[in-house]
Amino acid sequence: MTNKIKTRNKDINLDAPFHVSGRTKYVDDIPEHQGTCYAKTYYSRCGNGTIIKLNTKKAEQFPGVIRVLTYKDVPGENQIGGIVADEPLLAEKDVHFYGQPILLIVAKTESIAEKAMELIEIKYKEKEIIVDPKEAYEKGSVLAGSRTFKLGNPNSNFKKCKYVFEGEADSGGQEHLYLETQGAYAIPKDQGGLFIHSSTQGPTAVQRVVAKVLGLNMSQVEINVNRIGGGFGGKEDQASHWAALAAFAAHICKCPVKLILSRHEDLQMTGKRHPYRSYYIIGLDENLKIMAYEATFYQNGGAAADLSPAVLERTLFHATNSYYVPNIKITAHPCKTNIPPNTAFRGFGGPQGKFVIEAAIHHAAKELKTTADKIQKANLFKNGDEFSFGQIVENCEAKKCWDETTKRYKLKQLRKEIDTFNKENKYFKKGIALQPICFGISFTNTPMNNARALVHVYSDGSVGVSTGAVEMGQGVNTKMVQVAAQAFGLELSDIRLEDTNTTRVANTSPTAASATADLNGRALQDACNQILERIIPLVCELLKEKNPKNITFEGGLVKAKRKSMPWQELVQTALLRRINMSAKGHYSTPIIHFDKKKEKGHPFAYHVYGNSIFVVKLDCIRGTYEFESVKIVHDFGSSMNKALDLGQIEGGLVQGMGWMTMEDVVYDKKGMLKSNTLATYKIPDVYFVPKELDVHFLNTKHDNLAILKSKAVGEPPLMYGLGAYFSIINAILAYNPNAKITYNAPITTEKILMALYT
Ligand code: MTE
Ligand code: LUZ
Ligand code: MOS
Repeated sequence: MTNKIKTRNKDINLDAPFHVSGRTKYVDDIPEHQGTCYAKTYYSRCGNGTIIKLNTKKAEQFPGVIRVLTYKDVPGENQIGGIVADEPLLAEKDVHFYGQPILLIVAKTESIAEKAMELIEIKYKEKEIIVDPKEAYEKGSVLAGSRTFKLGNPNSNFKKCKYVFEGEADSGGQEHLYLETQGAYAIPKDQGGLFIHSSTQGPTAVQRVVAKVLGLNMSQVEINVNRIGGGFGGKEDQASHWAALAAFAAHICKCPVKLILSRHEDLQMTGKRHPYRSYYIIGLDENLKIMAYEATFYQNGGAAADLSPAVLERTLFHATNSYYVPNIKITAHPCKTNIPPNTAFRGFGGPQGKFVIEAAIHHAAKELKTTADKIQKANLFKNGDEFSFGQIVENCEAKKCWDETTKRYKLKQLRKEIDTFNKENKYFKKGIALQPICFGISFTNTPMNNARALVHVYSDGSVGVSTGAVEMGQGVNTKMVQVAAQAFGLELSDIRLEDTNTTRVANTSPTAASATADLNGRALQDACNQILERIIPLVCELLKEKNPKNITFEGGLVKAKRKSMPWQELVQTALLRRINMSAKGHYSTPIIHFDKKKEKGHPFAYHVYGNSIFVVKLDCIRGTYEFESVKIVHDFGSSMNKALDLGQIEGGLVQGMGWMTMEDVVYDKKGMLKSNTLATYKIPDVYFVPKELDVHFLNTKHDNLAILKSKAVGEPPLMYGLGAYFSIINAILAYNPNAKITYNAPITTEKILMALYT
């Protein structure tokens, strides 16, 4: 196909009118089938131990209770681990974290199930609890093997460095806090098998786990996702648990079963962003060039592997952020602790890796009495540089983003204004920080980079599209509609995007790694092109056109050099001629590869770059602050939908700022989550959002692996959030130049006060 079609740049979110008027439906809004029952999960109140007594009799006898299910009732394997088989669906003898599912209570109503839970009698023999990852590692408690990436020779180069600094930098967890809590609704089919509505980013993962747990073929399990009310990584792997429990109950009790977590249950039982403890050594030459970097990362993986080994690997891939370092040795340990298994979260370990090198740079700048941006700028990647994992930097936008930010937002002047303000004010101090980002696009596990799409053209010319993409607020459905509309030259309203369903599009990768529009969009283009190729000869015949290259599809018309006809008429004729007007498209990312034995390869299709400037005003009496402005120059490629992409930048930025400043996931010594309500776990609200938030679209063209040259945008902006941390630290130092700085995020108001006055 060679027809030339302009991109339809509609810059809208097709879901918006439905969201704002409350018409959008989530799992809990689906009208219930007659006879639907409700399941509640009874979870461990012991952080590590053995169940020595368990009596479910009273709960079973409670009126309205249908069954109390244990691991013994599981018909297939009591195992849901994705990467490592180390996580039971329901606990057997031992429990390893407070919040671990032990029993499933199925009842006629949710409140009956809740009351029955209080009648469970249980006793544990408690064992030692570990919540610190380094302590876990030292005691040999790990989830998988450690990984090391190396480049050049850091050992001998540290000796040659003019300046060497070492220290510790720790970052905390983060709760996903998707608006729609985890949940599923499982309905038995009449000839066996199940239909399951699941709030998941990974329908295929859910299908696989349900089949395994119930001892069914995957072909007997149909997963359907209309859309989800946010995922942020929390439903990439961890939606499977709840879908499998609902399916288990439905399968055994032979009735539809709904299982929706309350907010409190969701907070208690599910995993979060991985906290990390990390140690760095950074070596610089007299020109502030980073000559060598060494880091050790202790990842707090929780009690089961979940996605931790994959998250760990991305920490290493992004450990030097946007900077070229010729000599690198970085090691990461996935540590097993007694907290809920931590999981994917926007950035997928990348932000944790970047925080450490940014801390190291800040540390160096402070000691050298300069500003961190001097070091950042001196070390930005450029084309031809090598990443620690062997990929060569291409189409690099790091410097362009940097220069555009400092010029456009007048860095010099800004800095002067801040210096003046700080001289004139005693108890208010401003802090400034620059934060560049560089993020690799592709699943780091190469085989996952594939997708499929199914397209039907109906006899009235309208189009139905199914892909493996899950809409979770990021706008991928709108992007898919744009892709199909562009291919056929139709209006967005001519395209219907169907639910994501495993019987229509199979063996999908989760909606993750920011690559969903790229992968599914390319598969969709493939399907559309197949249909177009089939009808081109017919168009040539009908429009008396000799050269197929002259045919275009635009504005609902099929055009040849001299004649044109309505798309609808063409479709009707094609169907009368018995042409297949449906197609299945496939895409797998070319070029990429990675050799885990050598830890070298070319894992990413491309990188996304950007830079940001943060200005914060700190009230040094109260330890409170206000972000005056965040200004960003971001590399979007050529954005196919600026409204959606801007929304991703704003949301990602604020989510990253929350992680760095106020979101404090706290477990007590018994491994119980203490920040287990929204009164004790604070996230950014509208008042926290920077007063001035400016995003400049850097228009770049040369990336051909992004869909319609519109680069992936889901995760990268979260990492701008690091700038929030360092701008606050700089404001503290403006007040108290001798403040004892420890790099330990989040920098809560309490920590700010401690730093101001010590
Ligand atoms: N935006 C909204 N509104 N809700 C979400 O749950 N998840 C983020 C990001 N943006 C998320 C979001 C995460 S973790 C990822 S990986 C990407 O969206 C996934 O979608 P994409 O691949 O289409 O960018
Ligand atoms: N999930 C995954 C991800 O399985 N592999 C990845 O590389 C990844 N990256 C970001 C977010 N989720
Ligand atoms: Mo996003 S962490 O890849 O779901």
